[in-house]
Amino acid sequence: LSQFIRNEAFLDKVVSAEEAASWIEDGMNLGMSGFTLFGEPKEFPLALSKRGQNEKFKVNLYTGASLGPTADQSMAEAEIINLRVPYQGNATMRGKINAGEMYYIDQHLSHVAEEVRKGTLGKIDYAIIEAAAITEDGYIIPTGSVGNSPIFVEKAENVIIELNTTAPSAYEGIHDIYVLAEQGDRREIPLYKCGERIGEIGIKVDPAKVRGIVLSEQPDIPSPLFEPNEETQQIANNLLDFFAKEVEAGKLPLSLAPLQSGVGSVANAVLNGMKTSQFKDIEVYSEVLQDGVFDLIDAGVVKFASATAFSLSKKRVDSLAEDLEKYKDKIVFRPQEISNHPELIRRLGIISFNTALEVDIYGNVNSTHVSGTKVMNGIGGSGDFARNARITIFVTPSLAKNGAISAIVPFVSHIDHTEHDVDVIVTEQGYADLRGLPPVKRAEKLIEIAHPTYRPQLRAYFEEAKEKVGGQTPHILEKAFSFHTSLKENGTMLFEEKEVKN
Ligand code: 0RQ
Repeated sequence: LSQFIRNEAFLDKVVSAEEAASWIEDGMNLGMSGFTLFGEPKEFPLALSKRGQNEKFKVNLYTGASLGPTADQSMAEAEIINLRVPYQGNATMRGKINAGEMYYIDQHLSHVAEEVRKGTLGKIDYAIIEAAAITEDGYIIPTGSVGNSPIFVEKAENVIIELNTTAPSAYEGIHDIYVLAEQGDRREIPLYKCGERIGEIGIKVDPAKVRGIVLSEQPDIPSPLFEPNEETQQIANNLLDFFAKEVEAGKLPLSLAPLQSGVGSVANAVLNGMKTSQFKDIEVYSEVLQDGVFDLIDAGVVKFASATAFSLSKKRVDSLAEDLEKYKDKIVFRPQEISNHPELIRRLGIISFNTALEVDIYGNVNSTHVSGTKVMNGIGGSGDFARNARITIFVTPSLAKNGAISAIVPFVSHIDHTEHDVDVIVTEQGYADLRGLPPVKRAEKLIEIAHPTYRPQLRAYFEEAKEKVGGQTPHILEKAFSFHTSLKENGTMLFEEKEVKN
């Protein structure tokens, strides 16, 4: 054990997960490590959920981002969560939130640490942090994510460390932990290039605050592997075409600009497409690193990647120990407050691309709420990047649910990214470059990348709005949600029955 706990002050703190779980009281605020299923504690939340099956209590759960089956899912099933902040992606938890059985605040990922610092989310009673090691000088070495762990540890009254003895030792040295000073004492963040290091290799913790160390041998949790299909490949090709045109016009070099990519199938298809593209020496400044980034490093296309977490498929999870050794000098993990910081996104001139659920004819984007009501996952970091990036791109298939839903609608039913933040929309039909265009010209471009089946309906709405209402951004308010009401009443956004051909 002394190989993992290298400071004597921590050695006598090992307890069972059940004992650590017994310390949690009804109404407590827990700050847990973890982001896109990486770096989350596993034994502790399972033990807490088990306790919840026989006892009635609820906690507020704050994290980096989405947790997996051992935390979000088991805690949602045990119904021990009152409030969840700031991002989730678990089907069971989503069901409970939308059924009104638990609360959820969908918060910009870069804002969470500041809210904790300001006390808006209440005091952190316990920080529960997965670690690969505790160093001689008392630093917690995180595992595959940093997320909000530094601020949770700093502000928590008590800390529980879940030491994962199966975590690759090569995690040590990959993190760069830089914590902001309080507002008022703050200066610029001294990071000027993606690959620079400005912080420490771990999270400093006062041993007196560490109430217990739980041991775990549970491996990292993989995400599904997103193989490109015809549609996602076409979206990726259109996006790469946009990049190529920017290069041709002399607006971007072949190394583009530091890239942020969302998670999921389209993002992976784009990364895949880059392998054989003309682009080279690309830097990644993102929040999540998916499988595709490793492949691009191998292909010599990506030269450095900075993020706050991994999100990897089973294949990459299995080879992670080797890969970490191999890519150690090309990867860095920072707190999400730094990976997603507006100051750095603006300074570095990031190109950002994330996925939308729906987009309206003027460029407002809904990434989170189906029909304006039911939350899907959350805004995640997409808003941090969208507002501040050099080029803000949203991608989406033009249809969902076998053609019953058009992703381009007259008015989005929920707004995450306003028309002021959005530069380019890409579907499998093409891309709409909205930069420098007033609303009525944006609508022309956006209707062109809607699915052909829905273009006549969108055009009819737009023409009628221009003619009957006019204004700078023409809308007929009584009909602005006509696509959504048709979906609710008839099960399809199509006003007249016709075959939807893909
Ligand atoms: O549902 O699986 O039941 O068929 O939404 O859609 O096309 O599989 O795409 O997995 O990439 O998810 C926006 C949810 C897209 C995600 C969203 C249905 C569709 C399908 C999923 P089924 P796809 P993806 C980085 C940055 C916000 C956070 C973000 C997301 C399901 O990308 O959560 O960008 N983004 N973070 O059928 C009803 C519509 C729909 C629809 C699609 N208009 N109405 N359902 N679907 N469009 C990550 C972090 O920050 C951590």
